[in-house]
Amino acid sequence: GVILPGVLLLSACSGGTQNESAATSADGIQERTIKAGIGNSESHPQGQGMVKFKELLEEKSGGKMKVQNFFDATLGDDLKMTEALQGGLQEVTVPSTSPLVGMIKEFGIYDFPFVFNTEKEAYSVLDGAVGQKLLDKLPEHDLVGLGYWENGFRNLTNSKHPVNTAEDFKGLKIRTMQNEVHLEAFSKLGANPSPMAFSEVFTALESGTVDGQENPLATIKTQKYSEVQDYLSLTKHVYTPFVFLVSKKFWDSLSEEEQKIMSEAAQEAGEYQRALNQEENEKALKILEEEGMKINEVSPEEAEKMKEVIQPVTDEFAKKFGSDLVEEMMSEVEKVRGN
Ligand code: TK8
Repeated sequence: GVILPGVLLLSACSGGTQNESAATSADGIQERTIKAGIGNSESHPQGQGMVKFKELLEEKSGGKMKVQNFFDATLGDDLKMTEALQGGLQEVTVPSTSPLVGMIKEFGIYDFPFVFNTEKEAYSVLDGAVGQKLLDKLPEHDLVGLGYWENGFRNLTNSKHPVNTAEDFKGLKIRTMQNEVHLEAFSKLGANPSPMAFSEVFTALESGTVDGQENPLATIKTQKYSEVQDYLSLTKHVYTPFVFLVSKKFWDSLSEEEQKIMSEAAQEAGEYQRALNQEENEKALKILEEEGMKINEVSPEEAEKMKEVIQPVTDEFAKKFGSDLVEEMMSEVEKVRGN
């Protein structure tokens, strides 16, 4: 095949590094094992995205860079795995951005309810200048971000009653992610939010510690929440992303060619994952109905009312996260909406 001059230059430059003895091939790809963990199950679109990432990376590296996938939070929840990456104990994880706000508060702009109406609007922000600005904050926390995958629009389930209006949230005990915007937004609606790691949710719903939770449909399906929740309200109250993270310690030990193929694999698997996620969300709705959940839509008027109730929370946090950044996000959304 054709070898680009840049690649030649790279392998020439890395000749004298500490990896010299191991760098047997001219293409600068070594034997590597990447431990990757996520919170969702293998059958979830996030899990299928990881399977795709593994295939792609192994293919692009001629079988040298191997991925060991761990699903269902067997390596820990989002926060624990992220810490393991920072410590160099794990190479890859794809957490929700929401619980990472303790580290990078600006990720909280993605937690503002009712900002995006469509996936396309979310992609334009995530894949554009705003999304990149936030990824650029990761290296100072010993992490490298290779782009955003899709968790998606979140919907509310509970065991008490249908939620059609802003008033219907009152008194419901809702599990939220460990994120102050979500906490305060649900409080504002009169619910009793309680932050909790993802792997604890099913048991908390089952035991009645909480009445409800909110997640995209594909997650509601794969986590079998229909076994412990009767009502599903299509609130679509917030779109939350996943972020593809690599341990910076590990990243810095890679050759530029290895970095390049890893970042391509994460990107291509991400495109696959987003498309699959949209498909699976659609299919999940029908399945959840068949499983006996009582499903209700939320009218645009009621969604608007919910948004109004939450607005003071959003305004307060916009100041904290940086009004310029929030305005940049909103004008990007407006641009896509205008087209
Ligand atoms: C999986 C989580 C999950 C998220 C949550 O690790 O915690 O509810 O939606 O997808 O990131």
